[in-house]
Amino acid sequence: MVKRALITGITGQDGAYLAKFLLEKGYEVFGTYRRLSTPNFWRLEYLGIFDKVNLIPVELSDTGSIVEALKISEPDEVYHLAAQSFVEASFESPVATGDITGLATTRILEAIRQVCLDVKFYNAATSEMFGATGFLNGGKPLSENDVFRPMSPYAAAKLYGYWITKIYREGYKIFAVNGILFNHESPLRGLEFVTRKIANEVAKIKLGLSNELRLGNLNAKRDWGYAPEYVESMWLMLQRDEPDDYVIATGEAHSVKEFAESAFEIVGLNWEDHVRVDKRFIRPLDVPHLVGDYSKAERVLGWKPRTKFNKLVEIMVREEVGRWSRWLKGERFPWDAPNYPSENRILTRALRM
Ligand code: NAP
Ligand code: F7E
Repeated sequence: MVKRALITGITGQDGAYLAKFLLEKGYEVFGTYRRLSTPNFWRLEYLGIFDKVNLIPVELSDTGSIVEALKISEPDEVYHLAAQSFVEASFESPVATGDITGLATTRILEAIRQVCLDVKFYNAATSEMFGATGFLNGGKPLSENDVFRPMSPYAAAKLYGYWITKIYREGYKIFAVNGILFNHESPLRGLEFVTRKIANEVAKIKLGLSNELRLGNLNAKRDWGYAPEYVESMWLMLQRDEPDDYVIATGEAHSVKEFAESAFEIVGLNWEDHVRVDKRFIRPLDVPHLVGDYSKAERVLGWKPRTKFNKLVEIMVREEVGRWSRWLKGERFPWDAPNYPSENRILTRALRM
């Protein structure tokens, strides 16, 4: 029988890659999206799967809306990826982040408890939950057993989501897992995140469209992996017989400065000629050092990273240079051309009446 998956946040980086991965595995894929005045389906379009997924408008602050999505899609697996995912913005809107990034996880679990207890549930937890621990332990790779010391409203909200997932797993025997994913990047990353911001600006500078790249904390170290490989780990976690939590990482830490240095080097430029520190991009608190120990995932899931730092920087910079070169020839960016799905791909409660 064809398996059915429901992905919350299908319009985001991971949602789009995961949808593609699951379609290739033969799944019927349903995705939730939020109603916007300008639709945001460019990533699905970019991956060539826009007409292959079923879309359900869902309001994450409304449990009834989530219940409807479960009834419409009747999933075997739910991947909960939707969130206000930008750490910097969580300092600007801590309450909204608490609601959408934290509390909405309970709304989904509660809807599952009421509608379909047998579903398998993946929760997108994060390395940000470790916060200060990555620094206080002297930079040792962090595993599932390390202490969480969140340093942002985003991380605190995700820690709540992590615990509520465990509580529903233990209390109601729901097959619920937490993927503790470290930073993962790609050409589909949002432009405000540092890797894509750097790659994008480096390409513009190389092509004479800009001259300066303004950044915040250059010393922060992160464990950066390649997003298409990370979504596979989500699926692997749900194929086990027992639910559990897993760290997914590359095991290497690099600084923002190293990322910038390496990105400029790829196009034959010196980063110091173009990078300026701008206090607008410095956070009230910033996690100094994060690196992950993925040995449990390797041992139990058979998962390990294939794309490491240098290759990742190259993939991202080359893609941006290609995009901006085509733009100079008059081609539009995919996100400049809002697309509307054909109506039979949008599912609403009216279908069940
Ligand atoms: P992303 O690109 O920012 O995508 C987030 C998704 O959530 C988008 O579909 C977005 O919809 C949706 N969303 C945001 N606010 C919403 C709201 N108020 N109501 C409904 N939907 C909303 O994030 P990602 O990189 O794919 O990450 C996926 C998940 O993994 C997130 O939960 C993130 O926090 C977590 N995570 C990410 C990383 C990473 O390095 N990428 C690491 C660990 C954990 P729109 O497209 O309409 O904005
Ligand atoms: O920042 C520093 C910044 O915004 C990385 C999310 O996917 O991964 C992501 O969170 C580092 C930080 O990602 C700029 O201060 C310097 O130290 O790319 P980022 P993040 O905060 O690590 C985790 C795992 C998630 O779960 C999140 O959802 O780079 N930095 N200068 C800058 N960061 C940004 N954005 N912009 C700058 O100009």
